[in-house]
Amino acid sequence: MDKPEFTRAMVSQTALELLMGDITQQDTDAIVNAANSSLLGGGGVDGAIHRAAGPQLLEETRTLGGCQTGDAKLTRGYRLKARYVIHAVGPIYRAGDESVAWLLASAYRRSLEVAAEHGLQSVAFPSISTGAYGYPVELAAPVALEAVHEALSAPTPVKLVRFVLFNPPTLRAFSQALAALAQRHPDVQPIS
Ligand code: AR6
Repeated sequence: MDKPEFTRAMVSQTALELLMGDITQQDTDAIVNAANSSLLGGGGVDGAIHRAAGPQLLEETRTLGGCQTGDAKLTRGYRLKARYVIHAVGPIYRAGDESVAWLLASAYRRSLEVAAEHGLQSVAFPSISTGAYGYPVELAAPVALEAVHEALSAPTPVKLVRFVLFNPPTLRAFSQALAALAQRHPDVQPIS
């Protein structure tokens, strides 16, 4: 399979990277969890993060009182390499429901706001909502990147945003969306 061509860019002062991998192994200041509104764990990336972080993560998320769809909350990372986990809740996809794109964008924007509030410099995201929540990745990737671009237009301590994508189709969809983002926004500068 061809390697996607477009996987790195600068957006203002922040590097944006796409790679294939397991987000639990990332050593960014924070990793983002694709959580549900209970914040009490689940399958997919949520299950993997809780397993890798250990039981203290659930002890902390129990104290948070859940999280609304489109919002994000921060915990420590415990046994993870990342010091923090930002638990973001994306929408369950429903075709024809216009609110899903807004809620997905909000989950990314709020994650970066929470990171900035804590002075974090690097954040790794999974592809929120495109697993159990059924959001087609070809539709989700442009929403994700547009939201990140918008959040990085304001001054922020975040100097690296890395998307850690779990399989080739997801990486390909994000790479195509990044190329399209660069065409729409001249401030998105490819890095070879
Ligand atoms: N690293 C990176 N990406 C991963 C990993 C990993 N270790 N594991 C899975 N993915 P999902 P959602 C990808 O289902 O759609 C949970 O039960 C996966 O291939 O994890 O937002 C929660 O508790 C897909 O591309 O999250 C919620 O109830 C992406 O992560 C619900 O699922 C998201 O898939 C949230 O569903």
